[in-house]
Amino acid sequence: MNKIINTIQQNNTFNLYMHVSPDGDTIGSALALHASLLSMGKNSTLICDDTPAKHYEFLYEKYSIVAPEKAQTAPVSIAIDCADFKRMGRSRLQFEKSPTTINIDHHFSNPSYATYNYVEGHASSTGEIIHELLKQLVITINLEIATYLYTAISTDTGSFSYSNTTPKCHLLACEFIELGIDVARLSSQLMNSRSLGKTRLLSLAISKLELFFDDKIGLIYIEQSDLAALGVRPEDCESIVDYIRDIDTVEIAIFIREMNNNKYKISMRSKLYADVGSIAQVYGGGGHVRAAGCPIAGDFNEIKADLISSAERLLHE
Ligand SMILES: [Mn+2]
Repeated sequence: MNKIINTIQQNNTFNLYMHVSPDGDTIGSALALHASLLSMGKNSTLICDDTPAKHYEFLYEKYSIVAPEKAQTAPVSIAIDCADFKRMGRSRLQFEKSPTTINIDHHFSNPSYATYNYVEGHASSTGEIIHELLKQLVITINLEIATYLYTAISTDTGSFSYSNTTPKCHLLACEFIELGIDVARLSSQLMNSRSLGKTRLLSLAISKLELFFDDKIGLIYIEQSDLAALGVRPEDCESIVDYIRDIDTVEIAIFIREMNNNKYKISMRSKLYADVGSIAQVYGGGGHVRAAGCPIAGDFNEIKADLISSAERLLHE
């Protein structure tokens, strides 16, 4: 932490990187650090492979997020909520050009790939770590920064409902609410806002649900042709896996999305006891005990059978 603080204090220009298919944690955390660096009179550029999903747009109206190819090389690059290089996508090439790199994250599986790494696996979210960093940089948390950090923490804890929710999450929420964030508006925009296309995708996804082992394992597979037929984007698949997990009999939820050339993106969730992170790690992916993911290449039917049998083993552990 001290080395990261010194690096921030001694430099003037920073590139901040979010992960591919950006979620509320990577976006909120990056925006909080971005706004803080600007308030310190420094230059900062927000970089991401993908445009965030529409319901996050209201958060970064005053800033722009650029593709890695359009960014200039900065003396310092900071990866935010990127569990590994794969999570950074094409941005990795730009990230690695910086002489000094920083990695701020909360995934236990993070291999500490940067010059300076601040990885706290016990933190609920990267937003919680950014809050600590800003405190140490003696940045005043204003309403704007509070809004970003609340977004990061509330989205990564499923509105303070997942097992990673700690007293600290609530204490921070308390601090942000005291600063005047609009909880009702934020919740409605972040959690309860869904486009018509995404709603139709959800309907299709649920019609494709398959259940295994006394309905304890649920699986949905979405093909590229499904997305094309509905005119929706890959990131619109973001929360489908949660609908599988929410079925009362399900312990393990598996969502498979076809990418291209026999490549598949797997997202997994568990409800109470199964460690889906252990499955993701076998395939070189990452995540947490209750939420994990990985890309897998190969024959679809083999991948599906492997995932189901790995998941079944977890049911008996
Ligand atoms: Mn996160």
